Amino acid sequence: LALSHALKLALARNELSLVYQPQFSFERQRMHAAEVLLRWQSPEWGPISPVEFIAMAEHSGLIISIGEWVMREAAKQLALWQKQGMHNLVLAINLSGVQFNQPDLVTNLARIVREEGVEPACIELELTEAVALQNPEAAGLVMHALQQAGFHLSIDDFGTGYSSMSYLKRFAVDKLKIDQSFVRELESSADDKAIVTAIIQMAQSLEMKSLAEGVETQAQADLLRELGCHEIQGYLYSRPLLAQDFASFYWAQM
Ligand code: G
Ligand code: G
Ligand code: MN
Ligand code: NA
Repeated sequence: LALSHALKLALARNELSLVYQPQFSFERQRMHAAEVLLRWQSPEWGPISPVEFIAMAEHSGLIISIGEWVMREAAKQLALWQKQGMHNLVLAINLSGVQFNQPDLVTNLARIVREEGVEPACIELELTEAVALQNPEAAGLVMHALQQAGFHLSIDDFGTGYSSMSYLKRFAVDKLKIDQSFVRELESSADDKAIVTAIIQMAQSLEMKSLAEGVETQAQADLLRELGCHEIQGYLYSRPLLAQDFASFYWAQM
């Protein structure tokens, strides 16, 4: 079976699943949210990275149904977790640029969370900086509509594009996610430290939160906290977890 054809069948064959990566809030000293990450285990091809199959799904248009499946599964899981007593948990969901440019995006997402019994305020939508910058005027309008519908928004992979302060100000964004490429050598590279410092300060002046991705060492975490970063995500705190393991992790850190 060719990879692209296998992907077409993946949804129906139940080969897609979600994992959840905890995000640690310095202020609350515990988990604040989790990023939802898609996994595909193909019987023919084995496990395939989302970097590979998301790009393929974007080309074929399949990303629309996959994206809606992710939102529904995540909302369903969150509703269940809330019933079990996990209050104040936010799930962050990645949006592809193709999804973002669909005219019915806002109504579709709002309908899905409503049908699953979850408040939009419990969902944060991650949009990459590249997508936001493709057409900042149009992107600003969609972000505003998503925010009006009650969703939280963050800019993913921040620092890899060239957002100017003036554009950022127009985006109805709650959080900047600092790309892990700047975190990796945070302690040894003066340039990376300068960039991370600038992003955190920019977020602060625009009344946004900042989250550093790919945090793997305690030294990185300590430095980020010193710099005023609000949240961290990475292997230091936790790898992405299966739903069941995520629930154990949640209750253990409470
Ligand atoms: O966890 P990981 O290595 O697998 O993720 C790789 C990339 O795939 C990340 O850039 C992430 O944003 C993207 N990704 C993971 N899950 C999803 C998803 O559900 N939708 C979209 N559009 N991208 C995702
Ligand atoms: O959506 P985004 O591009 O931010 O996806 C996050 C990606 O980073 C996922 O592929 C996830 O599995 C990966 N990741 C999460 N934590 C770490 C980490 O501490 N180190 C590294 N190298 N990758 C990480
Ligand atoms: Mn992301
Ligand atoms: Na990212």
